[in-house]
Amino acid sequence: MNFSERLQEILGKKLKDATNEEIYVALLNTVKEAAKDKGGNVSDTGRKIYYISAEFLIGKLLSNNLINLGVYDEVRDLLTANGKDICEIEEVEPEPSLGNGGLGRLAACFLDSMATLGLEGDGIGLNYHLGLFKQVFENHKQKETPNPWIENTSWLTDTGIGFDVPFHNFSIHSKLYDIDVTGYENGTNKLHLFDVDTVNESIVGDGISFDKNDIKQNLTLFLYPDDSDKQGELLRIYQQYFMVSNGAQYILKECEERGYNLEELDQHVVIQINDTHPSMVIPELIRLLTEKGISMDKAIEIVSNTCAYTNHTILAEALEKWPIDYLEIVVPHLMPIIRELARRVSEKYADKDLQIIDEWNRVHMARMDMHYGFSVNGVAALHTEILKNVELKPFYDIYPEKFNNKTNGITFRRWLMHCDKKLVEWIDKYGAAEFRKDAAKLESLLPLTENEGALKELLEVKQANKTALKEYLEKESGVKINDHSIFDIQVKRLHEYKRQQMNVLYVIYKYLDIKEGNLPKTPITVLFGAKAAPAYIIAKDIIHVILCLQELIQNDPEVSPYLQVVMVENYNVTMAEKMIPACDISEQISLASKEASGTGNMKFMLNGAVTLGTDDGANVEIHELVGDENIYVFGKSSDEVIEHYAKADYVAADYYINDADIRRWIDFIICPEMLKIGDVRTLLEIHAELIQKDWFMTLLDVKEYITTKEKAFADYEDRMTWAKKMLVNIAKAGYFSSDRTIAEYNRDIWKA
Ligand code: 26Q
Repeated sequence: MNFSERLQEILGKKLKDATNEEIYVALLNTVKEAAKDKGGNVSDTGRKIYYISAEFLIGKLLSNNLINLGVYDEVRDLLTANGKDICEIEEVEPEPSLGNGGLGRLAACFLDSMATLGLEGDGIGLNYHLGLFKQVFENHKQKETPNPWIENTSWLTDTGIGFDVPFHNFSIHSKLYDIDVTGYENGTNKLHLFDVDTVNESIVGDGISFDKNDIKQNLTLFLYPDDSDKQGELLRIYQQYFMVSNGAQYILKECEERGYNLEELDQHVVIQINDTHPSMVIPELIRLLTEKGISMDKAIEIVSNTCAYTNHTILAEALEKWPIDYLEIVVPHLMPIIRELARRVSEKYADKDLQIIDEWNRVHMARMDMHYGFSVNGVAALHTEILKNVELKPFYDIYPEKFNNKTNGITFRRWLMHCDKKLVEWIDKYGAAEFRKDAAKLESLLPLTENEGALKELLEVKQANKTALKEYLEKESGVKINDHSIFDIQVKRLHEYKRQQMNVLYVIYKYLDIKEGNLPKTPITVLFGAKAAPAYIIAKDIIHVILCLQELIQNDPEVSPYLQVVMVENYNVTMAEKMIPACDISEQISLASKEASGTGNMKFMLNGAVTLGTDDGANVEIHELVGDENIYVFGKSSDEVIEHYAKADYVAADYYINDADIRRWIDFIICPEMLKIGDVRTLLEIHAELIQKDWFMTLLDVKEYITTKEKAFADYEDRMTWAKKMLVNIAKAGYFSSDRTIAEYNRDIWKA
């Protein structure tokens, strides 16, 4: 029976008589069945990959699964023939909010690529009922609310599997749910999400507040619960340990079922640790192996050959260090092992920067990973070099063979085939359809720079996507934007190092310029999307400034026809899929050396946006691929920035005092019009922050940023030349397929 027939059977009524909700549920069940029928991937060497991560930002799954199962067109046509619209059915699906940003979305892209390449590789994580918070705007401020996503019928399958996870004086029995991960024209892998029966959504009160002490009821409620107090930090340790203990028990159970000798665990298993959130898997595995009678020496050796660590950030504050006191409260049974691991290091090395336990009795999770894992990788070429030569230099000095680079990638199934169907039609028309199996084939489009007809059609594709976004925003939020303006987009987590505040200063500059009568040829729409961590005050202040500016400009009839600012609410994967294909200019303006890689930059490039960015993270590699002509690069280099930090010689106030333009833009934040719209204290706070601290050196680069951005806007006017830039970006994006990244992980690290 083919997919459509089975769908009709499961639906149990005529398609044209069914509601979109009924069709969605029937499609979901049909996909689950088909995914199962595909069978699991089996690795050639018998080595299975487990990717452990606190986040899996998987996005909606229906369309992606239909694409991967090779039935998308068939289903779309069947629905159309029955008067139904597949896009409306997609909208029925809630988006799981199991991630925050790049690290979580990367994990999702990697699952897709592992399955597509036929690698036997599963994800291990937690099933957060309320996910990361949902962002709503109230009084120009971010408010956090719960984000429930699990419905009666969902992609989760109850496996019937569970484990006892021991804590200090109680244990919790887990429940494992699986989500199928379909490979594109290949077998199915699994995402294993652990949960607890006793979790109680009704303990959530105002916003996202809840009793942090009641572990049995709160453990899998939220991703990244507020950790600004001790109870919050303890809860994070509970979550992390719950994740890794379940993961470790699951892995050992699978090995035993397959009849493997656990002394040869490393021959059968490789565990990729996604940043430090799952680092406790190392001592936990050692604990479990020694419980099974394996000696400590042997257990440490096996685990060290099994675990590999990926670093996603060089910001010191994100490198987790847990106080021993806290670990003693939550996981006292792990401490003897951690102490033993630390002792072995201190016996061998005197350098204090290498110690797992520091002088303040804190356990450095990344250091444990580097000593007791066999691989350490960064996520873009520049990032890995900075890790080796600066941030993790003491480790590189003793373990040079462990360090390797794996430049990030994105799955083209979701970020091209699913989200930009018009562009795919264009690519197919011009003979690069093979990109589906080999992303590098996009390069064959390059000769089209000489084909005026093709370039015109490419501009039409972009225009259609812009109109689609305009309509979507109007329908979803009532916001009206001009689809004949330049779409300049910055979407990513809100963080000072990503410098949304610098984009804000551009908007202020442009507002004042228009007020003085300098009208842009083509109107400009600056779009933002970002969530701020609930306890990150400055990040929330920046959102406040953006929302105030949005209102101020909207209500100014002199300016609003030429300049618009819109911050979309609750930016997520679904919103990204609408915004990215519509983008003209991709904002990637982090302070050089601070953005490990970025992956949004790759998605925009693939969809024909031109990057405006610093030479940071993977922007460096984009720059090398497309050449100076097809990217707008500005700002101080990573070397210069690192030197400023070393010398501590950057003084924001000097710029404010000595540069009248900069002073004018910054003071605008607290001008009477802004104070009338916004909250005085908040605006004063961010104003002072920019002058007195500006830790991420906005003022160092702001002038060059503005000049470069103006150049990009001017170049946009020559539509044919601009279309060539778009084309080169698309044609060169093949390198950023996560299939390439995963093939490299497998070649150098996993060897599955
Ligand atoms: C740490 C301690 C306490 C609480 C939270 C955290 C925490 C939470 C999330 C630290 C880091 C994260 C997420 C990091 C992240 O998303 N990093 C991004 O990873 C991408 C994939 O490699 C890169 O492309 C981005 O450059 C990087 O910022």
